[in-house]
Amino acid sequence: SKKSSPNPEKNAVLPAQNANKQGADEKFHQHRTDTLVAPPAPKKSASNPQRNAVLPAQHANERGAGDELHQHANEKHPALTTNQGAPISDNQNSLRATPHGPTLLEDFVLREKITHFDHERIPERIVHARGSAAHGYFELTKSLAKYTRAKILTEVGEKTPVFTRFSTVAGGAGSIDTPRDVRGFAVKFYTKEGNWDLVGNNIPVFFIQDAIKFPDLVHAVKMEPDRAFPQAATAHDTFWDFVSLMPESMHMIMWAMSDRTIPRSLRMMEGFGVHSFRLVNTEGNSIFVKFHWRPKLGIQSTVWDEAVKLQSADNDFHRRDLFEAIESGTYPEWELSVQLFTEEDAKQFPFDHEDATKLIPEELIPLTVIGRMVLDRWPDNFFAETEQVAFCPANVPPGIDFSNDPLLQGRLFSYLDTQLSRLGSPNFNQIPVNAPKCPFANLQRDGHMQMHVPKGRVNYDPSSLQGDSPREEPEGFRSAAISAEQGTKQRVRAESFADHYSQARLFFRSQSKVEQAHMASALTFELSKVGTAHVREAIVGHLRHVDQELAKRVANGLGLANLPHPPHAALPPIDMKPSPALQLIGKMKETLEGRTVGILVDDDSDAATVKALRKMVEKAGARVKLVAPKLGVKLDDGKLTGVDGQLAGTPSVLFDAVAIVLSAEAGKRLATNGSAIDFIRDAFGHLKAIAADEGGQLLLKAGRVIKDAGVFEATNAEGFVKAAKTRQWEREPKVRLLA
Ligand code: HDD
Repeated sequence: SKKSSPNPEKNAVLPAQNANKQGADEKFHQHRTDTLVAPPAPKKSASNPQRNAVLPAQHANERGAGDELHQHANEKHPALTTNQGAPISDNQNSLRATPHGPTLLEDFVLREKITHFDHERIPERIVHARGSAAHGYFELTKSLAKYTRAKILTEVGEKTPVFTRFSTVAGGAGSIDTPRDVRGFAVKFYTKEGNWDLVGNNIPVFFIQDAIKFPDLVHAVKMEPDRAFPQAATAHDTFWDFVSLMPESMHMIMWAMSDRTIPRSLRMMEGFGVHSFRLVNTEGNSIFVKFHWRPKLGIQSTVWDEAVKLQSADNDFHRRDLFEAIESGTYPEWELSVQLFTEEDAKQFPFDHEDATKLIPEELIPLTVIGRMVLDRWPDNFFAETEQVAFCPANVPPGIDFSNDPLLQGRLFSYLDTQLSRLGSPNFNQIPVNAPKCPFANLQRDGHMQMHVPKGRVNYDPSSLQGDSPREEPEGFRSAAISAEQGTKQRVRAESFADHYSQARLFFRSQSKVEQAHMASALTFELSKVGTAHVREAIVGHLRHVDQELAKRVANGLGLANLPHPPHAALPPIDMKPSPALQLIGKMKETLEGRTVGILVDDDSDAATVKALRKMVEKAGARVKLVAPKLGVKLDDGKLTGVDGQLAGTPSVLFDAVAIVLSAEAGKRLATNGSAIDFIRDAFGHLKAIAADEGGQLLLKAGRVIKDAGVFEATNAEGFVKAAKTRQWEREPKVRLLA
């Protein structure tokens, strides 16, 4: 190849070679076979060879047929062209006046490429900028035909394509995956009657009651404007200052300080449509509905210390987890349930269901399962799909309608508006991920980036000149015929929205003791990061309306000498019947399905023990990842075994349970290795089940792990796997001081 490469250091890495190095990940290195323009024949006798970098294809050809590294029998590369379609002969060098002279303005290849690159970024979402998404389908299992005419909710067995995006709220697009934060849970159903966007969160209530407060909430929670930190965190003055002056946020604060905001996986979160919506049937009658997603794998969270350490172990922990699950064919799945209730039911509730800071306890209105969502395809391109997808709660098919919730009403405006600046054109609906998959036609025309080429003279309605112009559809969307109440036009908050503490109390008192301790600790942690004393005190004052004991615990954690006075409450809180359904730990499913177990090995580890553990773990539906000080080890069967992670870069926070299988020699060696000690100490501290053989025990000893019911002999694979199906909560008081 030297012969043909006069200037080898300027050559790009061969794409073919690159692809080989990446290994088996077929999908992402697939070579396109569709040829746009026939590839130009490689010019072997370039008149001025110094100016031409060697074309990769040419390069590969010239290495000769025997060189396996560069052979791709099925490859048929399309020609590289400009956006105007002109084939490009040299993509390595710009056009220069002389070999050492200036670059020419004439170089349209360079200018076009750089200009496009300069404009690659679009504004990130003002909230929910960091997200991961997947394609899949929704299948209806129970018809709601009695209540709605929406086909998506009446045609049992029908599979509707969906695109679902999960997100954090506060951080930027490049921020971490595991901060304490609410998670967005947005589903776009491409129904036969138009797109339905259910734009929800993993928490069933919201911080504020009226959309007019949203910009203030978001300004307060995002990084502070003068210093531009903290990123992706609520633990700072402006957020808690706002909250302290906004008592309606107390219920959501209780959820935000619970383990719901530190999920183990996007696949293990519940989702909620939050607001009450309406279903409207063929007779025009309507009923209220709330939507709930429940994960098949059960809900699960991390512990706070684990979430913090995950930030350094893997910034993309949730994105990678979702990607790996889908790529390995273990498709994440959720059940869709509804709570249905009438105006009369609603009148009996001791709260206003059109106030988004309130939920309807399951014990009051039970959940009915109506379908399931399966996510089975990772997007082909992050930007084209995950970044450009545009959700909007106003996107509903006929048969689904809105309630008068003033938060929802504001959202109906905000999303369309934000897409105009984010995606830059009113034609964003034509982007493939946003376009309906059913026929659509109207008389909206032109605008930036118009992709359609409408035919004919008629672009108005009514018209009589063209037989195929779109016309109104009598069966189309109709709002539910709700008679409006009489009253005066005014800026007002309904009196029925005045109780801000009862449901905050309901949530706190419904939690298990462990969860209550986590909440008290989270509040203490967050407020300890608030520099302004009066803000810390004001929050503790609010907590006194929620639960005196909670207020005392937090006050103690903050070192307050006295309990601050509670603020005036417009309505004193009432005691609602605790709702165990609001728990997370209490509701956790005992399962290892979809989880990952890490086994720490080294040279001479017992191969039979590793095999037995693997068998049992895989039988439980989880996968095993081997971790070792180096990427390949020889177990005691003499076989060279590939390893999934090198110890220093694969801490135990990445796993749901760990096993340590080491020879006595390796146990001794690793007992002085910081990464190995952290591996075991963190697994223990994060309440994970641990199995260890004799060599492993040496490490346990070095990590000062005191054996308890969650620590097993490596030979007891069965006991280990059973314990791994949950966390060892009873261990927690021994390893951590909680508020
Ligand atoms: Fe919102 C994005 C969920 C209240 C204004 N919101 C956004 C996303 C989710 C939610 C999941 C990300 C969608 C995606 O993945 O692209 N938002 C909620 C929930 C709310 C809520 C569950 C309360 C129940 N939002 C809310 C209000 C307003 C907005 C009250 C404004 C008045 N939300 C927006 C937005 C965003 C957005 C600014 C930013 C990016 C986007 O819309 O596309 O318009």
